[in-house]
Amino acid sequence: MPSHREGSPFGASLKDNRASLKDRDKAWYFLPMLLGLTLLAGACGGGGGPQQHTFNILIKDGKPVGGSTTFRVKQDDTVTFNISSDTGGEAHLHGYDLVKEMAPGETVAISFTANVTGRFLIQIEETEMELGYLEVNPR
Ligand SMILES: [Cu+2]
Repeated sequence: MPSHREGSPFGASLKDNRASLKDRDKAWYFLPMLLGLTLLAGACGGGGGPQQHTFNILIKDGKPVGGSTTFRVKQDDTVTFNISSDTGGEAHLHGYDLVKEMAPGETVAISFTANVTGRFLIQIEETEMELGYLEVNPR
């Protein structure tokens, strides 16, 4: 009788074996899924730590090539502006009040941690030419 066998100790241990095998199978599916989610989160930068940004600003005839640009970062990101001008002058990032003298044809770097949120003008000091804005959004 099948019902009699089911009640036996042998039948019970067979059932347990099947159950634990199933759990192990589940674990093997779960592991790559978890890995995939972790990679996805890293790629999107969602909830991650501070990031590093490098922006290039090229100035020709006293004007930014491509026009004024808004550079968007998140608070506590590390930012580097590489600025080069064919005519030279002083680059000024307002708010953070960072100033760099540019020699004609040379690239200067302005590096800092964007710890203050807001929208800050970047300009050539002498001519007040607008190069763009740094936008620091809360993390
Ligand atoms: Cu200024």
